[in-house]
Amino acid sequence: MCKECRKGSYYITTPIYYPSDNLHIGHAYCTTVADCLARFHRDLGEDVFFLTGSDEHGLKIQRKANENGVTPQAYVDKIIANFKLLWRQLNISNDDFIRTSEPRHHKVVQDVLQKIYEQGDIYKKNYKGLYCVPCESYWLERQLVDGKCPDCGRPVEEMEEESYFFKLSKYEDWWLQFIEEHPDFIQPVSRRNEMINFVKQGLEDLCITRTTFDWGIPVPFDKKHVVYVWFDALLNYLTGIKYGTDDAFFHKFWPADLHLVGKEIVRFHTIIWPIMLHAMGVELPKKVYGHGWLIVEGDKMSKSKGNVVDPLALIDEFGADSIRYFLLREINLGSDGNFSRDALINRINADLANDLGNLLHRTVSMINKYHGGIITAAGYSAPIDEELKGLIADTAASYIRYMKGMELNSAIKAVWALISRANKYIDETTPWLLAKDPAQQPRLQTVLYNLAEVLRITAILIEPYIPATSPKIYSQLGLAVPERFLLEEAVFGKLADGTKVGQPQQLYPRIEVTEEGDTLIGGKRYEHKAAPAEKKEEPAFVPEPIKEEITIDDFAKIDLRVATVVAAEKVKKSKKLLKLQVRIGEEERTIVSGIAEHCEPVELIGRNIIVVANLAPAKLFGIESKGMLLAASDGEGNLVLADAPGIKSGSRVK
Ligand code: ME8
Repeated sequence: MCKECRKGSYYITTPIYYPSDNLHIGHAYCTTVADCLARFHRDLGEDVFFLTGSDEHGLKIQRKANENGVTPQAYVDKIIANFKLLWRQLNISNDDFIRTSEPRHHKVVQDVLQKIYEQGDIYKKNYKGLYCVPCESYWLERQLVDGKCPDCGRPVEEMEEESYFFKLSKYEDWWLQFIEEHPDFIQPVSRRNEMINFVKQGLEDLCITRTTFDWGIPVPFDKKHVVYVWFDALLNYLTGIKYGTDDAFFHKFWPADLHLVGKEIVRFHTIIWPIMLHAMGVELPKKVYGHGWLIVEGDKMSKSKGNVVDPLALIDEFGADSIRYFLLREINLGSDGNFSRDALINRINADLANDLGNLLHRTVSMINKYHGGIITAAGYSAPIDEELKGLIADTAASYIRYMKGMELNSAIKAVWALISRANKYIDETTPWLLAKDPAQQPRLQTVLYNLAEVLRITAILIEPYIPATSPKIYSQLGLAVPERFLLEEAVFGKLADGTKVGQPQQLYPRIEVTEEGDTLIGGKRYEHKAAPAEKKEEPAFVPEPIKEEITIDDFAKIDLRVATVVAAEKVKKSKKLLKLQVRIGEEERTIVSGIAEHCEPVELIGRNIIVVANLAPAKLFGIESKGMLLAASDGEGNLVLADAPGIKSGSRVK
């Protein structure tokens, strides 16, 4: 039976993260989003399988283990314990945690490889290429941006090895047609267009085995080789739901409803992965969503800057729900977002301590004080109640619509609009005055009932976001905490007459910030060590190794010229590329360069820069680039263009 016919199951995955280091707030962000969606689908009553895990093989991990003087297995085992601790602390509800070093995964990878090999989609050849170790990817010269990896901007290494190749190119036309027929497969749409442009430039066959290291899954038909880490890693999505070992379970959840990934690995998930599956004869996942990246206090996280945010420390200080709320409320999923400590504290104080905390505290206190702690359904309604009830129904409906459309921040904003309205409703209905007049008793009962209903329904809607808070609200309202906060219960009028509320308790303590920037939370002081303004313990800069010697004749082949920039603009849909119109003497030409994150186009116009004038043309984002400009960069975000102010355009540089 196909999955469409069996309503009610939902399979969601996160990337499996590299255990080369502990996880940071960016990883926590992605997993929190996936957790929120998994919980939402459980609350819809669906049977959910939520998978996360670790991507343990590859040269990067092997090198890290060597640096630490331990085996790769020992190295990853230690880090995985921290991954799992983080997910527990953050209240992540994953149904399984897949490790690619597990035997269950080795078997799947070897079986798949053998199958594709036997059907003729894998062949062997000698391969020489440019390899980016951090991204575990080979690149072609023409794909590099200023000689660096186009994904991460770091230097690539020349590597040569005998490898097996997977015939990606054979499936290029199939892929383009598939994408055309499935416009929703890649989201957001901007990433879909990027991928189409990438494939239209021509797909190369993919090198899927390595012989230069051995920390990987052995290739079943040639034990000298281990499987390329991405080919290995992507298959985790099948292993996790028992592919090849339990057909009923597998077919219950496959095809996956959503692979949630960061934008930088959309290419692997939307080009390589679908082609692998198609070659295997396995149905394709329904959707791949590439979320944006988190920066911290306006800056890219990096170890050398000392601004990598440890989510465990944040949870210890502010609590898991506060961190989850901030990430899900503040950041628009498809775009990059900023993590800032000040913004986090403001959100906790304004939204959680004030808006939600006060509504609960005021309501439970008033029910205790004015109505003996009992919620009564019968009473007397006024027009303002109808408006509130209408808003409750609208909020639940728009919340579900936003969640299904993956607009997580809009969904939670809608819930907060209801909370604000309810706080205003208290001020407008003045229960403390109603309580003074026995004739107003029916009206008081209705007001208190309505407020308790807003809170009960709010508790259901916020469960995917702040799951530890909903049970607290239920308990204070005197309700038994259910196993699932089902959305079908988020309908006005389901609160039982005669419910006895508990005692009011503070839901979130207000956070005070001292002059030194420390926080005072619930009577405890947390020291805040700001990221050093000056780079303090920056590791010594290690330049790339000098390349092999060349002769003066070799050098003379490179024609370096002074060129004047006459026009400059950003390349549409690319963050990194600028299109420059330059004049070399009398000749005008176009050069595309990956400097958009470092230079504003307007600052370049009129500048005399230095270019390699006789470089073979290359196409980037469909634009023919003739030549390359020279720039110095240290791989840490600093870049300076080589220039020649005052020297005539067209002059040679020797
Ligand atoms: O790429 N902001 O693993 P990885 C937001 N093993 N999200 C971020 C982020 C940031 N600053 N930094 C990382 C790999 N992420 C492979 C995946 S899947 C078959 C193999 C998140 O440890 C984001 O989701 O480098 C990104 O895609 C993922 O972590 C990369 O994790």
